[in-house]
Amino acid sequence: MLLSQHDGGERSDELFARAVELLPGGVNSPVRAFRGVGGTPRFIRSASGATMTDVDGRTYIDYVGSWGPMILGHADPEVIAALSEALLRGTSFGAPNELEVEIAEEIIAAVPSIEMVRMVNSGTEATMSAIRLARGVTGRTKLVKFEGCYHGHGDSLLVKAGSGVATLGLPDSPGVPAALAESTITAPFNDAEALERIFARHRDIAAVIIEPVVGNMGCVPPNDGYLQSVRELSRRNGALLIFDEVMTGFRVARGGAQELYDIHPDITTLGKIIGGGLPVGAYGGSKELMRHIAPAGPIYQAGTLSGNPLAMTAGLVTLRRLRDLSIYERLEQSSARLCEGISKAASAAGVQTITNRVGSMFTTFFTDQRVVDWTTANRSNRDMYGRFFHGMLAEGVYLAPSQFEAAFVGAAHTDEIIDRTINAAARALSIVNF
Ligand code: HOZ
Repeated sequence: MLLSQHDGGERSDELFARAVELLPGGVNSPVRAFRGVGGTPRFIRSASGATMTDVDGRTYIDYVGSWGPMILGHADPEVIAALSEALLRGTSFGAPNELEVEIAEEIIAAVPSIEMVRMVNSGTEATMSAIRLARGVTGRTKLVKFEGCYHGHGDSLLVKAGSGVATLGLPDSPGVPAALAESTITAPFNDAEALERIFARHRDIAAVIIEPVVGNMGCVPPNDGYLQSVRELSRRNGALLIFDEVMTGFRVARGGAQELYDIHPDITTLGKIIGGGLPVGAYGGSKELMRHIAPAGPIYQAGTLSGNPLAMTAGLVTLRRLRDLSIYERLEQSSARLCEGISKAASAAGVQTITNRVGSMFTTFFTDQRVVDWTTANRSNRDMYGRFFHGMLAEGVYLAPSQFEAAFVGAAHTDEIIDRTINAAARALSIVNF
């Protein structure tokens, strides 16, 4: 039986009523408040493998995966065992530890363009630090970012951003100094000529920052040759190229999108999977570039909890497991089957959808046109997405509560779980038009 859109469950409803008096919007990060789809957010009590269970005892197949990190599934036994041991050795040292060296070796071995890396605590911190490095090294101020790409909530990057900014319709956040916003130039994704025109007009661009596969306006892949053009234009114009691989790193391939598309950026930002579900971020590049960071060089960036032993432990176990490349092959197969199943179910229900997918990242857009950039993503029918989302939730499937986010398939999504999801989608899609 379908639940009413506003039925969050007795305990979730009660907690949300308390939370809105205590936390802005009742949450600690905007998208999870369900404003993009309506209704009450589910409060999650526990998660295991491919599922999460809410405080009312309802279990959902989870395709949010904590917004990307949980590629091995929730509460992976090996990660939990390593964390349990690490906990007993202490939770934070504020001094170097062996695990930082080991995770740096792991990242450098996997990500083609990284020779040296700095660990931080979130993806936002990674991108903020990366643009400081780019500005410090080039002596230039301006940045280019792409409409609908989201790189965390740093001042310079909250301009025409995706994710919650797009979901809530807040393209220009109050509190961002105009001078900073003005030094960020935006371009449409997948349009190399637009970027060329920007470089022709502005000589002082420090960096171009891009999600090489966008996840934050929903999943939008780069067109053939597009990343190559972005690489060449940046190099030719003396700007550094930053690949924001917070989502795509160790996700679309072990070496991230840069391995998949064979493009080497100057700086890469990472997060999510490299923390195995604990708070983490990182940025890296060539040794020459990274030696500008303090204390090797003058560009300052620091963090009390950076290299935290718990985050390093969970990350290290996860990254070592991902040395087994057959995981990526299985993810490709299960994700392809899932997306084909959803597309067929949509056709059978007479609902126009376009499902974009790269590896285990995907989004079903409610539109009949190819989704290649923010303009086309924004044409999708968000009311229909909301009905689909709630239909799936009632069927026990938890998708991102916004059209402008990616879904993530993990190693714990078995064939049986994928089949159940496709059947749920068929039922949910049959009511989307009403
Ligand atoms: N920025 C995240 C999605 N791209 C959302 C994080 C959250 O709300 O938990």
